Amino acid sequence: MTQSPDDQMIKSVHKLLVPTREADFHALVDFFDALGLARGESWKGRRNQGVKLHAPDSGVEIGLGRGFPRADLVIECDSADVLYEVAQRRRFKIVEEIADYYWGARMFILELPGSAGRVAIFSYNQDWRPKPQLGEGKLDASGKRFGIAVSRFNAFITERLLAGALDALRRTGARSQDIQVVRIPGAFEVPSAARALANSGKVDAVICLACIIRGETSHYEHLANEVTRGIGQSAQETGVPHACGVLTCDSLEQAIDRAGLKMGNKGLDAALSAVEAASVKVAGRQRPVGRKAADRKQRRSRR
Ligand code: INI
Repeated sequence: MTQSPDDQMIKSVHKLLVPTREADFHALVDFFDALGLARGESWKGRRNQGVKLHAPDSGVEIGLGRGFPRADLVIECDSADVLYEVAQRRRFKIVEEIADYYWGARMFILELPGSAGRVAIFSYNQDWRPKPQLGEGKLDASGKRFGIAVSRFNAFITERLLAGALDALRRTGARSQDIQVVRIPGAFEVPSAARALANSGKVDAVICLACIIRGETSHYEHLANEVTRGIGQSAQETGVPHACGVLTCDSLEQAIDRAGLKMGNKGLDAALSAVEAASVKVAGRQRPVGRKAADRKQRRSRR
């Protein structure tokens, strides 16, 4: 996290271009639009007007030595050749032709409208940035074991969530004997039941199902926050994926919509997330911390 000296989070870094003629202002906006920058806020007042155009990754680059592009602004894109064609078609003033560079990139340089400086546009021939080592999960539950913690409170809804979850598990290939359903009184008990399932060492993922309705409790926010936090904490501390199918609704009608009516079935969605998460292979993924191992860890940290 980058902090400025007075401890404020930096929000953005912008290159400011202030041409003197209105025609140049519009030409610059058109120019960056044509390159595909996203439009941000814009304003028009009595004294001035402005438009912000955003790129996903912006900042300040500080270099030392030789070989840097001679430009006031540097834009990295997916393909410099594509933007070179755009620049030619739009008759932008190209001051350095597109060429290969020894640092593994293709680059050309443009003159901005209104003498606002030079822009270097480049793309790397290969993406050299480290790629995440995460595999992608599959929607295949065969050979996987699942634990489901489902609350009896609002059973009219939660039983429908359970039916949706079981349907998803069976349709993605899970066997009935590999699905363990645990019923608990209410949403508040879901995190501890989920943790017990995860710590059993007998499941590859846990599915949490409950329904909290705002109108029915004065402590709706506390309950909803506590349940969500508890499920997340169990997932992190056990290393076993948990899918959260806990409905937090304003009314019974909203809950019904999410339990198989207008908004699909959130139990089914949670089960699909669990199937996918159970099959993700991550290099060096933590093994589940069983109760004994967790206790040992805690004793060690107290010493
Ligand atoms: N449990 C729910 O699952 N949903 C609710 O909406 C709810 N309300 O309204 O209070 C609810 N309460 C029970 C709670 O989850 C516990 O079971 C109870 O407090 C005992 O610990």
